[in-house]
Amino acid sequence: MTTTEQSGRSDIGANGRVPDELVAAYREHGFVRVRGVLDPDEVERFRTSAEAYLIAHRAESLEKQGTFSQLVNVWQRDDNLRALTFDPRLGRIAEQLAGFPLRLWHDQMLVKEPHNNVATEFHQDRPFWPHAGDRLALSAWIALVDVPPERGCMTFLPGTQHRTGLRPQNLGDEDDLFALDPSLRWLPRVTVPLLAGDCTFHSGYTGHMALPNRTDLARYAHVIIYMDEATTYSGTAHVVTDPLGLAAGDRLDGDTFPGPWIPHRG
Ligand SMILES: O=C(O)CCC(=O)C(=O)O
Repeated sequence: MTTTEQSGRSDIGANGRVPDELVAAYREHGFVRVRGVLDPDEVERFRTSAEAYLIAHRAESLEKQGTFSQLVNVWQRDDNLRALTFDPRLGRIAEQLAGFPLRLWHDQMLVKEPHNNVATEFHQDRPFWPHAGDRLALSAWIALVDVPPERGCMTFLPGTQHRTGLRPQNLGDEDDLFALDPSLRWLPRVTVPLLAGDCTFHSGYTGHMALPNRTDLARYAHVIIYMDEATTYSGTAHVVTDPLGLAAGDRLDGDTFPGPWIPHRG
């Protein structure tokens, strides 16, 4: 599964940080691609674990419409995937991009089966989350196979990371986000193919979609969602917080929301 394009190609410097230009791009556009986060051996190991996890847990997918298989909080049940979710390289970059200390909100495995032929339509993530008192959360979307456009890579609406105040959008309706804010329809759309081991980071309000998988190979993405360390519970329903008996205003911390990753360094 590794490709010749992968070798020796990483945006991560010897100090574990990405160049300032990538941080500036993330802050300006609300997303950024970071290449070569995982080396080919790691990709192989994590993809093998993801494949086994999917076989064992496919029936528990939260999403039933064929957009993808969505398995949440895999870190709590699989030691290998836990190692990926808590990989310090990813956490360090996430914190560098965010500029403040982070905790895990949740992770998820998102698998588009071969020829699923269904797009994940344009949406923002943050309107779905029961968060309050937080600065911009962000997700790392890690490709565990090569993900060209025809296998379901992501497309972003640059600069939308500050478009707050919209209700959650329907991932099955290609027009929903644009009906809520017609100005977004006319923004450039940036499609970001990834080689296995690359990832994108996008903020919780950045509009994005993922293309259908029209290939013979499953699209495996491992997503780590980092939130502001100070995030509190808003009181609204969510599959991750519903079983926890939280009251509005409680901090999302403790064993379920580990962190902060790395103490903030100015
Ligand atoms: O991978 C997908 O199909 C969609 C991913 C997504 O929307 C996200 O990670 O926020």
